[in-house]
Amino acid sequence: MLIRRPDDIPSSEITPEGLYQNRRAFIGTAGTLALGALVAPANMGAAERQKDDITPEKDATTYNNFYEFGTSKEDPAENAKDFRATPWTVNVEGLVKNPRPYDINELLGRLTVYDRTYRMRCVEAWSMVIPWQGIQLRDIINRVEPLPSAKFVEFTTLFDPRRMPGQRSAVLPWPYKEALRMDEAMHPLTLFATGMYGKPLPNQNGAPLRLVVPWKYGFKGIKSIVKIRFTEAMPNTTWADANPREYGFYANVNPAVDHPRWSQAKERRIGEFLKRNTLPFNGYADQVASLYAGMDLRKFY
Ligand SMILES: Nc1nc2c(c(=O)[nH]1)N[C@H]1C(S)=C(S)[C@@H](COP(=O)(O)O)O[C@H]1N2
Ligand SMILES: [Mo]
Repeated sequence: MLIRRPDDIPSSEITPEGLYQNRRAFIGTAGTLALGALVAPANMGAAERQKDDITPEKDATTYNNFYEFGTSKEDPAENAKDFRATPWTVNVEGLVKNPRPYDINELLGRLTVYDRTYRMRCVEAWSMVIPWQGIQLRDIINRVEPLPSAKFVEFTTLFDPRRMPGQRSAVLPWPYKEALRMDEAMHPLTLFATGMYGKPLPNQNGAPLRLVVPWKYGFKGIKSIVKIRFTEAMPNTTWADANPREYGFYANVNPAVDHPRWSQAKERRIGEFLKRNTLPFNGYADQVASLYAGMDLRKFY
């Protein structure tokens, strides 16, 4: 019941505040169960381990990768505490009908907000299950009207070392950039998240707006986006630039293609003791494998 396909979600599913309340109560229960699993793994059967229980909110908000706020998992929750994500402007640039800055409320206003619980898989071989609230990226793209010549869409994180202390060190080439092929961006699973666990997106998870692409490694899910640019050529992306041998443009979850320094065959679900098998396209193959038909996924990793 946790992992729903977009087709199962009626387009009327806007989440008003009242529903958030109910959801919180429900997720509270699921979170407690998962925590129980953490302390008593021996009691769990194999079948139970394959269930995709929602990751406790506490874990999803305190075990983060967000190098703009430090490189250890605990840093973002601590160092992003005072980050202010309002007001927020997103520059829409490149091959688009009307390139201009949008206030976030104008960019997203009146578009449907979906509840989507997704498995999330970091390239570091840990995973979580996160209940997101967000807008389908395709709805935003349709609103800003790219030109037919646009083949890719690039995203850029805020660059402001005063507000993002991690940017004072050159651990990555700043600002963080990511990109998708247009058909990936238009896929109904692809979200711009604005919330999780029924609450506004915490700073450490990429407030106020971050990309969520559940069949790709987590690093594609760029946080705190201030620029969307449509291009004809494949854009450079931060991790592929930093280390092209280890990180590719596509970054599709693939248990058959190991990272040069570790296996991708298994993963540790946060809150669980035993590792589980990683699934092709993170379990979303039915919905997305056709996007890559005919491509050599060892070459285009
Ligand atoms: N701007 C920016 N976005 C980022 C990152 C980052 O360091 N900076 N880390 C990525 C990685 S490696 C992962 S696994 C996810 C983690 O998202 P979460 O903290 O919400 O779980 O964010 C991704 N987005
Ligand atoms: Mo990651």
